[in-house]
Amino acid sequence: MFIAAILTIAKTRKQPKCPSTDEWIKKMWYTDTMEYCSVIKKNKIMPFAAMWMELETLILSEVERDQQTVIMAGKPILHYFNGRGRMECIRWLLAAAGVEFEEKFIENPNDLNKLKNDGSLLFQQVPMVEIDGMKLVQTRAILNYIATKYNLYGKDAKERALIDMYTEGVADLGEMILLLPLCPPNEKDAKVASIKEKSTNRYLPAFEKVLKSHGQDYLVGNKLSRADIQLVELLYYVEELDPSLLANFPLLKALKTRVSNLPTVKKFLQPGSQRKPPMDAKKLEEARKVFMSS
Ligand SMILES: N[C@@H](CCC(=O)N[C@@H](CS)C(=O)NCC(=O)O)C(=O)O
Repeated sequence: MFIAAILTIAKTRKQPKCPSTDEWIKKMWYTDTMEYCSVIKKNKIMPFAAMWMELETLILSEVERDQQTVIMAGKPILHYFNGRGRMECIRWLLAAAGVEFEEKFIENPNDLNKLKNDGSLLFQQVPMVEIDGMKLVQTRAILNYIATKYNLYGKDAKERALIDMYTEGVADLGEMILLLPLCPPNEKDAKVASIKEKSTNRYLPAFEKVLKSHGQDYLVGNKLSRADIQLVELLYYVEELDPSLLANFPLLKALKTRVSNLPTVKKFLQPGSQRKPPMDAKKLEEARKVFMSS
């Protein structure tokens, strides 16, 4: 382009003193080239070029780091069958924390075996959650991580101890309700009666007492924690079992309403969310097929 411009200028100029257009062009070419070479020789260009290359490398590595961060910060992926089971409390906690998540459903023994064989499951069991570059298993460990990450695990060791105590109580009653569908039909009534009795006389009074003792809106530290979320999830299951069970626990009812009205929880409670319905016979058969024959 530059040479073409020189040629055009030189050809249109009719300068009598100029020996010839060709010579004049050669002279200009020589002068420019020498000037360019001397700049290179004087090391004026090389350091600049090197600096630019370094900058380019720096920009590229920043871009790569950002891409990596996007992968690391991607949505958690939940691996479980398409039912409540042990994953539902994890779904609840993520949803309440306002975290979007993806689900990869295990639909048959092959899907589970694939995860087992590729080393994704430390103890050959699900739930498994891919999060922040980890493949986490063990329900409680997963809940602990999410609660810590999203600031739902108290402000100090004492608050965490209380939260642990309450969530372990929730887990004890929750486990009884979780395993109820697996109960043989002839033992079912007795099991339901036992769960209702323990709910009414042991677990619900304990949580009502905690709320009454400090008169605050939430179980620990006057602030929403995983304990409130996990307890409210349990209260929904207790009510599914028998809607009258909460009747004598006004503070628990109020907590349930309060937590249910948090925008994130409200959204999760709406139809079409990733919340799973109660286990029916069909789901139970599906779970049996996946977990019992793998
Ligand atoms: N302690 C584990 C228990 C997990 C567990 O029992 N998972 C069952 C499904 S709910 C499973 O993967 N069963 C298949 C197997 O044990 O091979 C946890 O809480 O995550």
